[in-house]
Amino acid sequence: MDGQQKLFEACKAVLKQNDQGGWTRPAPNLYPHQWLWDSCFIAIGLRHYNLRRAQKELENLFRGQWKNGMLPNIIYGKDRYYGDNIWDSKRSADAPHQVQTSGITQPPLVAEALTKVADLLPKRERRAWLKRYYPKLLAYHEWLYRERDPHGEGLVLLVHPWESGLDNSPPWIREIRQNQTPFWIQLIHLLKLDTLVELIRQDTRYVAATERTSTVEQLTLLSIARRLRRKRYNTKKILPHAHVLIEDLAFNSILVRANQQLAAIAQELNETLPGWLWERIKKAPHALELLWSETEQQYFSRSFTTFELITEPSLATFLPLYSGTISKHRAAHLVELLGSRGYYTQFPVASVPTTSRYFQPHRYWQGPTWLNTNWLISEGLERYGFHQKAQQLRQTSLELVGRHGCYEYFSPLDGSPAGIKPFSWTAAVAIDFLHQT
Ligand code: 9WN
Repeated sequence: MDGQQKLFEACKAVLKQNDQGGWTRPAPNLYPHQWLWDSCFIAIGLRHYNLRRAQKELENLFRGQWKNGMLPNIIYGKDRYYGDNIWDSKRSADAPHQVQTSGITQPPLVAEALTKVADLLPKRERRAWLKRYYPKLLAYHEWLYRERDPHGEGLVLLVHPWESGLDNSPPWIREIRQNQTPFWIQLIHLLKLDTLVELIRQDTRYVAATERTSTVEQLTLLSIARRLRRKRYNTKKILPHAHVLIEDLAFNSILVRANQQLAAIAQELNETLPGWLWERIKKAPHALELLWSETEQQYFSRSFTTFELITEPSLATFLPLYSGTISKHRAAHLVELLGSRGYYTQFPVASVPTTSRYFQPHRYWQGPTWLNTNWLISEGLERYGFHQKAQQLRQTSLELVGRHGCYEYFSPLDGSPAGIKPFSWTAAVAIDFLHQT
């Protein structure tokens, strides 16, 4: 067996180990449930060797869809998980009855996963597949723009850092530190009781505390979730009382691409998108440009409350490449920035540039290299014709997995592994990369 084949088999074994019978947990212990964008990456990997199972993964994802169209970021399985009881989704009349879910969403990658699976199906099955999921996908995009774009400008807002999928990335940390940390949590920090509280944290039983979100931030995330629960996840009730609302750059870049995929599916099926939604979809690429800073020459997330850009750099700045709607000139500029040493470390792409005050090589979304974001960037690079650069990124990513196995993330400085293992999307993305080399 050659090296590539060996790696493929090892990655397949990870997905098998994490298979819960039709859906895949991200990892044992730490993440025992089904997560939204994880399952999308997982289906993208699975389709290469088990198309039926990839279809099942997505089918199971829609078990969690709410009556109002929302796709939740977590569908609970039977195992225990830290913070399990925070959501109590039944408090909303929109939540499904058959399963327990969270009350928030995650990056809208599901159009991408449905499309990539459809591309491998025979003609007839493809049509049936798209027909089956089009109404559900449409309901999700309608929910996003109806509930989360109250000004009708083509940018959706997020109400919790977990919705971004990049939980503790600098724009979110800065905003929650400035506006959201409740007094009792500040007190814990002031009295240096963090280490004591850490003892009751369950995630740190499996991964070193230095590789996870800090205790103060973790408590804040739980307290925001509780506030959302009190409002029964009703956006209209949440908005007037929320302290941190962000038009997240990564999320909106992914949504712009997802909108194109939704529109392509509609066209293939001879369906017409609702007029109001089509208007938003047309606005979205222009709205993304509102997130560009002329002074800093990069994209940022924006506060929904103040309309100000949150000028803390992170890898999200490259995701407009993935949206595919920015100008060639802008794309070339981003590629130049990507090549800078802050991001293009020995094992790129650093989730936060090494020059940032937030940078920590092993701490979650504050520096490490992740395979899923490398996937999004490499797709974007391909779209703009930077094939060699995309190939290089896939190679360095595969090198990390080949050397250390399917860890959750890796130090961008020396490639040392961090987080939980075996982690499903690392395996799935590696499989997709292997099929592109
Ligand atoms: C909360 C499952 C998820 C990923 C997210 C990642 C992390 C959860 C956590 O794990 O989030 O949703 O416990 O911190 O940030 O992107 O989907 O792998």
